[in-house]
Formats: sequence, structure tokens, C-alpha cells
Amino acid sequence: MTQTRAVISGTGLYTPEESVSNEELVTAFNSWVDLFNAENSEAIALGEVEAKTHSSAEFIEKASGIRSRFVLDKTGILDPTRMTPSIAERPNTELSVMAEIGVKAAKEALNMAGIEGSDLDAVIVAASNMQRAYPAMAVEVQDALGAPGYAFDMNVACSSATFGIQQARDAIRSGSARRVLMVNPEICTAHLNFRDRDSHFIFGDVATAVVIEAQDSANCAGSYEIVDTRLQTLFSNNIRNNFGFLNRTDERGIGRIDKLFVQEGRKVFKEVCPAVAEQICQQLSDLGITPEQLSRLWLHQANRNMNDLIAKRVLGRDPLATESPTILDSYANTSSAGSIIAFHQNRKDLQSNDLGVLCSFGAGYSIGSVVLRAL
Ligand code: CO8
Repeated sequence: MTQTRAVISGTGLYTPEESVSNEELVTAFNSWVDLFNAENSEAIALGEVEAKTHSSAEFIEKASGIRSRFVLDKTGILDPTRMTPSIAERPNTELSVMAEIGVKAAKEALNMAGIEGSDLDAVIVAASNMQRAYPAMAVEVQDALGAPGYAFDMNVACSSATFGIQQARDAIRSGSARRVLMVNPEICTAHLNFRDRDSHFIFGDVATAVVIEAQDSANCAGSYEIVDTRLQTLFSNNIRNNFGFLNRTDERGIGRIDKLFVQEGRKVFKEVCPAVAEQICQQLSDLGITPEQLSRLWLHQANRNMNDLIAKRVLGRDPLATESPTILDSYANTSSAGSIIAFHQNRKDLQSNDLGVLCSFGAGYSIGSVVLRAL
């Protein structure tokens, strides 16, 4: 029996209105450092507390390629006495903030695919952080869009979207759904420690959405066939966030920095780049696709230098800017949404039968690569 082919027929992007430049972020951080050092001057002089060090916009751009990031709340982040976004709780009768930004991205994706919410069979919300324990955000998004069928949330950190695409494709191939919406609302600033010099610049907020459909009933103009998906996980403590429902059962841990995002950035860089390049090269080789046949790499958007290294290993030469597009300069790392933004904004010039790879990598470790063919 031939399996139903799945295509990506639409994508959507919600970008918050406010953005924060490196210079603005560093000014706020350095004000906080000065306040901290003044408040702790005696303990610092006695050697009991370590003085904090200023951050630098030049370092941030050189080490990561990031120049600015979109955020849901700029004021709270840039207030040196707060350094956390202010996002008000909402009553249960209102759409939650994560569902709201997810729905905005979803509407654009549905529109591109030429379908309505009522045409869907399933909704997956795939993200690094969840609005709450339950009910699943996906059920809320499903309800807001008037979609029948089933919905569930899933979390594979930065690789949530590529893993979500495989779940959608599997559902279509097995016959349990024909049209799946996969949404990635990422409010990364809410779990970023803006007082940590090593990582305060890394993340931004955004939402993306992807419609995955059975090819035989999709409007194929502008669609991409999902030729192959490959997923890999390798346990590592180098990117971690210990926030969770058991935190309240041990008061000693409440408020500690491990309840926010923490990473060993250099180790992540060294360990993840070769593993990603190897996965993509092996996948292409198994499919009989040579690097010369690839028109585009839509890579996870964490670090410009990482992407240059991975693209170079995959292509066997330095990539052209158009071959491996960068969006992290203005969006920063938006976790699972990053490679989807790159795909959303950088595919219009591809011709029928052109091949590309959508690839994510991050905490877990997790690596997901999806080979796509323009129809
Ligand atoms: N300003 C000035 N100097 C600084 C700063 C700063 N802000 N920060 C560090 N430095 C200094 C350091 O002190 C160090 O100085 P010295 O050499 O004297 O010791 C020097 O700069 C170099 O520091 P690093 O070695 O840390 O710098 P790197 O070149 O490694 O760059 C990066 C740091 C940019 C963090 C880089 O390591 C990197 O990007 N690594 C990969 C990270 C990555 O891809 N992580 C993926 C995580 S995302 C993910 O999986 C999703 C999780 C879910 C997200 C949920 C939302 C929060």
C-alpha cells in the first residue's frame, strides 16, 4: 500500500510590536550591575560576594550574530529593578497569551493554505514552555479556530517544531488525520535570566505556525513535499531549566537560578554542531541527495557562527547568505520557531523540485531535520 504523501501548504508568523536592541539591553544590564555592586559594596570589599561585570553590545553581536530581539514587554525587561517582562494574568474566560499569539500565526498559515479552522483534523502546539499544566494550549487554540478533531501540546525545546512536523506527517501517513495545524508560541523572555551576563541577550518572543496536509487534497501551489524527517535525542545537562510542578515541594529550591534557562554555551556549541552536520549529511546520503542538489538550509537560529559552521560542513564550502538565511540578527533565538521563521521568510524564490533542509537543534540535546521539495 502506498503511503499518503504529506505537504507543508502554509506557514504563519506573529512578530511582537516591540523590539529591544543590544545597546538598550546592555544599558539596562549595566545599570543593574552598578546597583548590585553599590548595594553589596561592603561584602564585595570583604571578598564575600563577587562583583558583577558589565555586558557589552559588541561582544553580543560578535559571539552570537544577534543585534536585536522582538519581545512582548520591553518595559519590564529594561527596568533594572525588575528585569523580567510584565505579562498580566488573564481570567479563564479570556484566551491565554500563548494561545493568542499562536492563533495569530495560525490564521496566516491557514490563509496561505487556503483552508479554514473547520477544515482541520488536529492541532499540535509544539513549544519550549507551556502556558500552564492543563488544559493543553492546543485545545484552546483548536477551540479559538473552530477546529474539530483532537489537539495536544508537546515539548522538545528548540526542536519542538521539527518534531511536531514529523508527528503531523505520521498522522497523515497513518490515516488518523488529513489536515494538521502545528503552532509554536515561544515567549522565551519569560524564562530568560536577564541578570545573567552569559545569556541575557540570547532570546526573543514570537509565534509561528505550519499547516501540514495530505498532498492529494491540498492546494499544491506553493506547497512543499515533506520528503523525509529524521529525529535524534542525546541526553545532556548543558542546556537545562528545572522549573516544574514539584518545585513547591522543596522550599530550598524556590527562586534559584536553575528554575530559569541555564546553559554551558561553549560546550553546546562544540557538541551540537558536529552532531547536526553529521545527521543532515547522513540523511541526504541515505536519500541519494548530493549537497550540490540542495538549494537551501533553513537552520535553527541560535547562533550565527554555529550556522556558518554547520552549513559549511553540509555543503563542503562556505555558504552564500541566501543558501543559509539568517533571521536571528533581528529575532535572536526564538527556540522552536527560529527555523520556521527562516523558512517562512526565505522560500519564495525557489523553483519547482528545488530541495531544502529545515533543521532545528537544542536542549535535550535534540536534533530534527526535515527534507523538503518545492512543488
Ligand atoms: N558581555 C561581554 N563579555 C561577555 C559576556 C557579555 N554579555 N558574556 C560572556 N562574556 C565573556 C566571558 O566572560 C568570556 O570571557 P573570558 O574569555 O575572559 O573568560 C568570553 O566573553 C567568552 O565567553 P563564552 O565562552 O561564554 O562565549 P562564547 O563565544 O561561547 O559565546 C554564546 C557565548 C553566544 C552563548 C555561545 O556559546 C552560543 O551561542 N552557544 C550555543 C548556544 C545554543 O545554541 N544554545 C541552544 C540553547 S536554546 C534551546 O535549546 C532552547 C531551550 C529552551 C528555551 C526556553 C526559553 C528560555
